[in-house]
Amino acid sequence: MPPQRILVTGAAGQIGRMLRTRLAGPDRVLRLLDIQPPAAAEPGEQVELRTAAITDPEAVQQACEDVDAVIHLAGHSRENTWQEILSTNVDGTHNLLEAARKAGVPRVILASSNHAVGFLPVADAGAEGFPDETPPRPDTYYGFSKAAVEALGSLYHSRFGIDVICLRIGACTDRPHDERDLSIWLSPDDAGRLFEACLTTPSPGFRVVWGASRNTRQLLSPTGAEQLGYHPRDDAADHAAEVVPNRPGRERDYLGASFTTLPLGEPD
Ligand code: 15L
Repeated sequence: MPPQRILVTGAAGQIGRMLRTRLAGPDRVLRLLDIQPPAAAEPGEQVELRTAAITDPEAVQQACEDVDAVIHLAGHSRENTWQEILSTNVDGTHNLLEAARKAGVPRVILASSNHAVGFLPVADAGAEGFPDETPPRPDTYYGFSKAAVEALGSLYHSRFGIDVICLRIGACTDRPHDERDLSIWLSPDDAGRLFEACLTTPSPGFRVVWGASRNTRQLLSPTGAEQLGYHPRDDAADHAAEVVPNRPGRERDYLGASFTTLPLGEPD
């Protein structure tokens, strides 16, 4: 059997670098694409390095050839101007999905964000946390773009049968930094487990699920991700002594926290 080939866009970014080692395997080649050149291959590492913008149709088409699945992380990860957000996040994702369709890629995993629903009041989360598939309540142009990315994923699933999983990622960092992170943290190792489950689960169809660890203080329901075979192991509560408090007001009242007060359309 030929090795499985996975295209990772935005591979030089924070989550891309976390996944590079965690998704590696003897029967797998990772094709790493980023606008910044990804770090050179380590000895024995099965990677193919590509440097290109996600908005470049030819480069992205070539990157999608002979690929079994795409993990799409490329795009602005914080607030930016309307034009930048539209071009990189929305047009960039459209470009990727078009290329995946033309190349016959059967599965695409799209990085969405809690900011697609950042104006959910924390008080409404309930004991189980916010359910998967909660309708969009974006907190920024960035959050809007993630809702748009999810909708594009739905369109490409319905029209062309591509399996599309949208991950509404909480806070994917080395460790939780503030109190809010205690209820939405996704540890690097759990990120590896989550993306691995997305790659291997049989016939997921179209899904929108949360991406979080097994946090004691959970705002995000684990149900949808668990149905994909994800078994998180880390708990932000283990780092509770290290986190700083959030300011009273919107930072505590809404899921999107400080994003709900950022000036709209100003690069953050
Ligand atoms: C995100 O979507 C951002 O990409 C990341 O920079 C963090 O701000 C994270 O959400 C968060 O909400 O903590």
